[in-house]
Amino acid sequence: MNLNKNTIENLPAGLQKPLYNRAGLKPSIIHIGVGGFHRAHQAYYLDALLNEQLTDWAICGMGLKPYDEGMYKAMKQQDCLYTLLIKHPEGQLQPRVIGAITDFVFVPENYERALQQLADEQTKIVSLTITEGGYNFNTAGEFIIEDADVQWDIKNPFTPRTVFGLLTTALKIRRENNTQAFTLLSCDNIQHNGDVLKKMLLSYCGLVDASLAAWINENVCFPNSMVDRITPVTTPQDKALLKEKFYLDDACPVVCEPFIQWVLEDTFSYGRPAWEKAGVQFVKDVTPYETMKLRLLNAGHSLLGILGMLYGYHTIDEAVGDDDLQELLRHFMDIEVTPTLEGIEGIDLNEYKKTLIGRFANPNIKDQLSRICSESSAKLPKFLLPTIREQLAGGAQVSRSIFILAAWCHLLELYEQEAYNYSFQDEMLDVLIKNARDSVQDDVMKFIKTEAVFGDLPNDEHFVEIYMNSIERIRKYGINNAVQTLLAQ
Ligand code: CS2
Repeated sequence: MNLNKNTIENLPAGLQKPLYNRAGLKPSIIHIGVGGFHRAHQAYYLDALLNEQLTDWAICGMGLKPYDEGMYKAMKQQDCLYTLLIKHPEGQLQPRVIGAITDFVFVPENYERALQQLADEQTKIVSLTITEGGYNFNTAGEFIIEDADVQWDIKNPFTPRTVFGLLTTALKIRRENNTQAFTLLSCDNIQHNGDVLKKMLLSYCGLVDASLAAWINENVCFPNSMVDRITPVTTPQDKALLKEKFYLDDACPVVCEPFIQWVLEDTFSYGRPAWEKAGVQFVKDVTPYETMKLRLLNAGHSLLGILGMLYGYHTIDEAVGDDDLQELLRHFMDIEVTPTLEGIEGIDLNEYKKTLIGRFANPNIKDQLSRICSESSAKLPKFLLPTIREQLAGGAQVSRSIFILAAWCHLLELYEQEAYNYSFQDEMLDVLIKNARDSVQDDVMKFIKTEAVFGDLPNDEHFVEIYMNSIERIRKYGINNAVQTLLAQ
């Protein structure tokens, strides 16, 4: 059976379906960057509210980048319905058809419609998952004006390639029409994601229309948020499973873990759904939640991803199942990250870390190390480098954190060499591989001097000493021995 609005009534038993009439909903949220995560997280929360008749808002998906076309087509062909497969560690499978996304616009196909929809009074929130690299800032936290797409947008405001150009034109139309501003809600893994989005949008807008920038500053709210749910890349096996067990042909199902969390600040320009009724937590200041999640979960993922690949593993559960890697992860979290975290009322950090290891160990999620290692050049500056900087400044322990960087260099050195059967994407892959390889032959610091990633870290003598020591040990004795030496410290 195909999945679409006509077949939804007759779905096989065992598949939970939307309990609401999708035709009557208002697409008051536009989400830019509809990937697996958005569909497992924000759309899930809205679906939960809709099932309880607690809202009449729906989501209109929006794809801006050429690579969004595949998702757009798959979703459109099934009237934006898809199955969420929640996989429990003990094997229990909870399949649920989500109906909260009711429309999808692919911007490069119809700029006019995209701008119209964004400018429409009905649009009250524009949320984003555009990845860590999508915010276009350098190591000093400043907007990168020279970016080719940014330059394109400055000259072509009605056929934009970046969210900054798209949102600026949309907000300009809203201001001209006297339409209230929407909220801009970032859902990416970046510390102070709302503040960062605001700074980058205002930087862009300041280049093209200073008075509009002032209007945005006055009228648009940018709540900060912490989002969490592990969502691996969907595999052909996941689609086959739906077919076998439920006779359902779904072109774009999503897999995720049972755990879900969303903590956000309650500052909205034009209303919001009562998300708290679905378990979302509203707080005054999201900073300690973000810091905890980014530095423990996301950096923990990177540790397991990078080292796990060097160990020959393919998934996070395999990597965390390795005794040495799990012990290293614990040392990293307890000795180097925890001292940088503030206490949060109601959260027991030890419990949180224990839960994390349990989540990583879920054998049914099969979260790919290639997913985790992809775009590390954009991730590590947000997940790991803040811990390194703070621990260095306080003269505290930092050798495990720096070891991850040395292991990353080693991983890039060996990339695509026969004995190593891994690959991942990274916008900076070519430069990183070159610098990693040059650092074997020539200047050992060459990799770590990749300024766009590490900024001024190589100016810190203590950092350099630990880094050199780590990379030398890895190259000389191999990754397993180097890890063991580190564990014995
Ligand atoms: C991962 C995240 O991208 C990554 O490297 O750490 O996607 C992680 O799975 C999510 O943030 C979990 O909420």
